[in-house]
Amino acid sequence: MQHNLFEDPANSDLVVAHDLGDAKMREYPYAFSPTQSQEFLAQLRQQILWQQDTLRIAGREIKVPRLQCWMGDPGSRYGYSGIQLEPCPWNTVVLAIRERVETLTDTNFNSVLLNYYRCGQDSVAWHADDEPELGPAPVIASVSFGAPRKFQLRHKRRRSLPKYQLTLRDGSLLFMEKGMQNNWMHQLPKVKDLHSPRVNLTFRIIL
Ligand SMILES: O=C(O)CCC(=O)C(=O)O
Ligand SMILES: [Mn+2]
Repeated sequence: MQHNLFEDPANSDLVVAHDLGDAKMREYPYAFSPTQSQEFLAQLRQQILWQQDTLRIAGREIKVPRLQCWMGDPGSRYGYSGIQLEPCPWNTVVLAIRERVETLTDTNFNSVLLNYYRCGQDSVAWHADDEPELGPAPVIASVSFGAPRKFQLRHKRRRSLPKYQLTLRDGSLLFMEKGMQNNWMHQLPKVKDLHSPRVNLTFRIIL
């Protein structure tokens, strides 16, 4: 595999397989070229109607530590932790990204949750994307632009298994295949002294 930075290539031939036993992931570290990624990051930060949702946990209102936008086909309603999200209509930049994701994963997605991490203090806590509307064995394609961040996984039941960790780099695609949401949880921890932003898109299939 040749990665010629001078030609600014995307290189989707490079695939890293992550085998976690009862779940698999496929990572495309160079799904989007550096120039493409920089443009997409700027366009998404500017064009998306970012919102900060509030969760109600044990009677207390807590602001989600990131900005979000739920987007998708009409009717692809999505709920988690007491929040009900109506989809925003598809944005053309997001559609261009989806096209590449669908080609690489050979899967069609009808919705996407966009996350905007403004700095290292924005994060997402341990969870699995296993809501009933995603069906019995959800598959999720996760695209990252901007600051590289650690992505950690831990088994839902076998707590003695070690955590699995990878870095989601700028321009990468992580395809979480069947079994992942059923058996594992994931988080994006906070990091100290990180001031650069990251946008993540998790493409999903609402049944
Ligand atoms: O930002 C990420 O890489 C993960 C986001 C995530 O887990 C989610 O939106 O469900
Ligand atoms: Mn998730």
